[in-house]
Amino acid sequence: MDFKSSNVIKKLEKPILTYKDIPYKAALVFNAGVAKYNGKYVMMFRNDYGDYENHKLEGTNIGLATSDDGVHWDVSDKPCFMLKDDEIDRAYDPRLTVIDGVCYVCFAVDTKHGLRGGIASTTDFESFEIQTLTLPDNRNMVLFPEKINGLYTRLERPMPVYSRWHKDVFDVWMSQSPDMKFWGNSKLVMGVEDIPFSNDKIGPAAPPIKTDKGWLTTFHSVWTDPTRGKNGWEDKWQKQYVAGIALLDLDDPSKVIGIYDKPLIAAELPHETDEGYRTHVIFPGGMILEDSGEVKIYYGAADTVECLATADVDDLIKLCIEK
Ligand code: BMA
Repeated sequence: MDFKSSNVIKKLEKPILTYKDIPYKAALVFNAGVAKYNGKYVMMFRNDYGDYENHKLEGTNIGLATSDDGVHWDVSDKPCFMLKDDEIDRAYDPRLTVIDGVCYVCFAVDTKHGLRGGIASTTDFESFEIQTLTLPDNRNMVLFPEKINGLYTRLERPMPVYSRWHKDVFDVWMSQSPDMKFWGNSKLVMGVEDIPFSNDKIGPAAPPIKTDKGWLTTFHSVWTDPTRGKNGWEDKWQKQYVAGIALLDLDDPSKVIGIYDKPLIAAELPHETDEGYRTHVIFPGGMILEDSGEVKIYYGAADTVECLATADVDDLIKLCIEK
């Protein structure tokens, strides 16, 4: 499909981070989480390391970068987070949310017995305390930046295959917790059928931001076209990922106020459509609302590089509520 970004979106012409910026072994540098913490922008990025030129991947770790302006990044000299043992293959796709001075990292975990969603906490980005791991299969968890009705709240994307025709028909859900460890109150937020530009699965993208009109939240949306062939390094890559935007009720985020009925960000630039591991993948993981009303949206492109787009918060809200 020929998807286009909304005209409220301004993309930086070049990626903000690639493997060339990393002072250790790196190949695909993408799907980062970003937060403001102690006066700096902090980014944790996924690094599928290996040999970029020869298209060989060896493993995954998560790197750390900091910035004064959210655009130019200093990368730390070693990765900051990695999970690997007899049971766990890797952790990836970090999303950051600061609540009461603690930075929480949501991440996906590939294990021998299924795909789990994890949440860890840190205050120094060196030591991380695992707070919870879901049952399989669940991923794309993002936390709201404050408790809602006294409970920590997350969006998430379970993957129910058996009951959904053995296909990727996956939706966005919400759960709540009194202590970040035990989660319940689970409710459906958005179904694939609510998204006209998805014929496959959807999932939460960046952690939501609070506005006076509601929680503004991005999601990723997948369109699968079995006629597509080679789109990147593999023989076949038939999925296109775009970002969408929705507004959720402040008191009960399982209630959708509005969803923009077209993609917010789609692949258009050469590093999004032509170069890299899996082209036509836009995967936001960080969103920051500045005092000026500018929203910075950080997204992985082509599962290869990390990019930045900006938009005005009022324009994003209008997309969700004006038909
Ligand atoms: C999803 C996740 C993401 C990735 C995307 C496109 O299922 O694995 O990490 O960016 O696929 O490959």
